[in-house]
Amino acid sequence: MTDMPIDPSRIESDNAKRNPDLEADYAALGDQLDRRGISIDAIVQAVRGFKVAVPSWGVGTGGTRFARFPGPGEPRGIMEKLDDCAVIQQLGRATPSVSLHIPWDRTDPAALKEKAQGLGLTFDAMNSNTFQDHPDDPKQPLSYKYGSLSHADKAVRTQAIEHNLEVIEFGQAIGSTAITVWIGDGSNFPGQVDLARSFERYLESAKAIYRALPEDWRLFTEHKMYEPAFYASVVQDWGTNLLIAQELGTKAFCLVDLGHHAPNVNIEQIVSRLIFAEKLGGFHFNDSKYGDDDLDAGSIDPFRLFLVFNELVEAGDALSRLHPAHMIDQSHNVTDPIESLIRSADEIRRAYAQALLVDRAALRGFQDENDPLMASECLKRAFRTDVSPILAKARSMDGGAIDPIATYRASGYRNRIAEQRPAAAGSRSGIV
Ligand code: LRH
Ligand code: MN
Ligand code: MN
Repeated sequence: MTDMPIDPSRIESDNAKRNPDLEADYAALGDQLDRRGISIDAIVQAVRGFKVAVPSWGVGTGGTRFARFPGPGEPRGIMEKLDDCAVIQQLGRATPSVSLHIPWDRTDPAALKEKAQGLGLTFDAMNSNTFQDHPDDPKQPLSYKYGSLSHADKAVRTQAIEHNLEVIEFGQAIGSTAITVWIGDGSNFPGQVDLARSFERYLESAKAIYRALPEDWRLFTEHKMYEPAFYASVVQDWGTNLLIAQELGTKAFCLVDLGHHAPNVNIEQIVSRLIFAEKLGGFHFNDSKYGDDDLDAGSIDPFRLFLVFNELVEAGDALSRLHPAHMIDQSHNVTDPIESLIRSADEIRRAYAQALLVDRAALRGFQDENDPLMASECLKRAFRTDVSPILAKARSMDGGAIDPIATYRASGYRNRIAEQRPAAAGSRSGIV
């Protein structure tokens, strides 16, 4: 790796200070797990193998519909976004790949690839964007105000299909092997759109994209209950999403964004069903209180995140065949995006490590004996275990920081780039 944004000696010296405490905590947890018949080293190895992609759009400060309050040193384009992604990976060692959004990140693919290689990064799933108008894009002159892939006008549908084909071509040039399609299509009023015909038009368009997929690519469709369409979204839930993946074929899979469901929906059960149907394509991890809040993963309901991972671990071989994509999809309005993404990747790994601690034989026994209390306790015992030493050990073994946020703050990276990158203007809308 070359051109790394954080001086490696800073990570080394910070780790040297923290290592004695880590070793003591690690040994204590190791003893505890040993008594439970679990090898701590095996869990560390599994955690080290677990990676999650960061969203290029997540390193800029987000916003809401009401306002955006830019932070210092915001990346001005995709190359600077990659620098920030490299910081996250250098310190956390859980995020070696980046998921791009076109046209937000459109640039020369060869230059992009070279830049990423220099930073030790690769690219995960590509994202198309037909949920906004793109006045600067000569290839997309028609408006998506009334939809894209399901639009009543064939010319708009064709434009949206062609945009997706361009995204695939771009992705091929940078080594990606998947495209995620999320559309904002739908209606705000009963009667505005014919529910059946709009879905048929969507399917016809999605099939055109699917036909153009390269042999080794996968197509992920992402459902979302509402926003921007408040009455009826065309791809509103996992049922419709599964229907789509089944209609399209073997390279089509469903993507689950954790924030795209009604409050209280049992997302882990959706995950289980999609695994059963062999159609779980991947995740957009985030957390939410009310809707698509895009808050840091595990910041509101870490137990739910754990329960999702419990299903993934439970699925075993069935999951390895599906090898779902792990991506973060967050918007950071009040925190430093780099810190939020480091923390989120860590929380996702935490949920995974905790799920690995579940005593599955005991759980099965409690289930078969109809002992709900002990079955629930069995999960809680794993969830309550503080696996922080495992996460820190995994990071430090891979050259990352034992306390990545402390090391990031001490590095002065944000202040340094704030001097190089002029302050961005605030805006009314939160859209990137
Ligand atoms: C839609 C969504 C989708 C987009 C991203 C910016 O709410 O989750 O994944 O690509 O936000
Ligand atoms: Mn998403
Ligand atoms: Mn979303």
